[in-house]
Amino acid sequence: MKLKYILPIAFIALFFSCSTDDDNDTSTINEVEGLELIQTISNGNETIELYNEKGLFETGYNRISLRLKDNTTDSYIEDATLSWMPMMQMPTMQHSCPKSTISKALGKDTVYEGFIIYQMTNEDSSGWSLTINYNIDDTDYSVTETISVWQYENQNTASFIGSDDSRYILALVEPKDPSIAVNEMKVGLFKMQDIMTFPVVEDYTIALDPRMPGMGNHSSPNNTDLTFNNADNFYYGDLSLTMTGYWKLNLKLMNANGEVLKGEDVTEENEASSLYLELEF
Ligand SMILES: [Cu+2]
Repeated sequence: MKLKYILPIAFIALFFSCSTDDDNDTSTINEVEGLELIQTISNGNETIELYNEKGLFETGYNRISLRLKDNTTDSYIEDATLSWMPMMQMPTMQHSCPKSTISKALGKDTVYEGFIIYQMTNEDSSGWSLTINYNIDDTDYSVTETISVWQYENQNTASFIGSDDSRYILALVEPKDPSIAVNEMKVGLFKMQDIMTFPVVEDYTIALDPRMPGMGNHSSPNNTDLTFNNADNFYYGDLSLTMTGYWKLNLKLMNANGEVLKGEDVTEENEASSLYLELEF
């Protein structure tokens, strides 16, 4: 056997002999690489770590990663079940917001993930708390902590009452990094059933008409309306952006019968829909 074959084999053997020793030591692999810590919440023997890409909660769609640490052993708990309940305390009422379940992150040992859509916040980021319920070895735990939710600079979420008298929440998920191209647009649509319950709205249609108000309100070619995808419960369509700058994504929400629940066509006389999201890049 030539040396050039033996060397790689020697390295592979060395690698595997090392890695087997570290099999249970997940601290050697950083499973939250690329994420920023938002906050830690302590509860007796456990500490919950909350992460996302920016390291803070903002109004709109927040994808969140969680880890649960055993403070005694200083290791992460890999087989817990978790759920959460965000609540906003307002002067005259309190309410929750749309959220996902929490599940184990694909291919990770210590990370759980889900999303929360904060539809509003106070100017100083106050108003919200987050309750996290978790179960370890058939024992239930719960902790509630105050969180800060900052106002995102553009309208990335809309809360409104439809012509059917239902209250809806719409949130922009994609594009996160828009480019001059036909971008995939992904939106979440939820109904406010009561102050605690926000089910996904299925099989509606969201008509899309993006405009640049700063440039004669011009549109762009090859946009498509958003339709429901029952594989992941989000709405998808094509968003064509022909230049950088501020775009108003004018929308019109139609139910399964094609009845318009919110929004108007953009015309010479009507420069914007009352239902819209914003984008700037
Ligand atoms: Cu509120």
